[in-house]
Amino acid sequence: MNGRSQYLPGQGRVVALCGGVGGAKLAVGLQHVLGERLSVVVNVADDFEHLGLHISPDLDTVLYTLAGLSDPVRGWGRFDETWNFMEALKQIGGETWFLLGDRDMAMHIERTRRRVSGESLTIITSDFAHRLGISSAVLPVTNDRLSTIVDTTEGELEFQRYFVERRCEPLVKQIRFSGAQSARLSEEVLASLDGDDLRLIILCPSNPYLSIDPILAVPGMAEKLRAACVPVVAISPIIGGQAIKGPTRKIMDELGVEPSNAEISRHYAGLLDGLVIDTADAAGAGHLGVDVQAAPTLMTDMQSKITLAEHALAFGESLRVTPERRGRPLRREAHHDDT
Ligand code: FO1
Repeated sequence: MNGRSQYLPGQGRVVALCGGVGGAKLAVGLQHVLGERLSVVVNVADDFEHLGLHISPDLDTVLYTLAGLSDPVRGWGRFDETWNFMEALKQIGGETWFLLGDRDMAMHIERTRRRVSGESLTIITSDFAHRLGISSAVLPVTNDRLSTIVDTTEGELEFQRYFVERRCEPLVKQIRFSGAQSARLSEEVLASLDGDDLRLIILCPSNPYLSIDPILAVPGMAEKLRAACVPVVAISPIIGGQAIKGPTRKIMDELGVEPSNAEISRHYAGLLDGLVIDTADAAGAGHLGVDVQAAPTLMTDMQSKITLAEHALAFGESLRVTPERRGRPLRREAHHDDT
């Protein structure tokens, strides 16, 4: 779609908390409507060092998606990719379990070079976003080290080892966020949440356990949401009683929680004023403890991303901040540590 959306929300900024593929789809719809009035706060706990490079998978997925460069089938990486580097690496016996495309490599090499020379992830990401023609602000939640560690029946695994190398096969017992206690929200993230012009906070339909929880685990973030003077709205990743993206359903089963909107609402309890659920789940939703809006949440093309963004924004505009939100019991805190 060309040009701006027909939907004209009031002025002010919107902050969206986002993981990788699923969240980035909504972010692109939000960017279409809001342009530079959108700040996307991105999970960095999937980041890892690989082949000597600093890889930031969720940041890159968001950057490529917002720039219109992402691969529509994989959801990650670039659409115009070639794989000569991987083939050459395989030939000489290098590690090939994590695929790095030839064009994608530029991102990792340049990010690593700039980090080694002392620049923050925030500055580097902002510069990449600008150069890729992205109008919204793309903000790593923290410049500090934060790593998702998946405790499985086969022992503890770094996130990408669990997700990509082991294809999410080991059973999940617990998820923890190493470094969370000492990580600090970046100044830019704090400014985006403290600004007088902030109008709405959105939790994208990313995996709550793997993508949103690490953002919330950074000290101060959950408190910011609880104390926010603007509505906080989540888009549920559940569609038709299933978690649509990736391993969410499997992880929910293994953690002993049911894949339902009631569970999503409970998981985010104390943080939300509203929850957008899929129209397919509207009938049986029952009372979810927050205001609920049903909308088509399956994002298959640009129009469906824009439509969901418009629904979420209009819903957010219609909500009042509920004082009860702060009075509710705190959500079950994710286990995090400083190891
Ligand atoms: N996901 C895969 O399933 N296999 C890969 O080989 C892979 C490589 C990869 C390289 C760069 C990048 O930015 C993302 C990549 N991803 C890959 C996606 C990534 O592992 C996940 O999408 C996220 O970490 C989960 O949000």
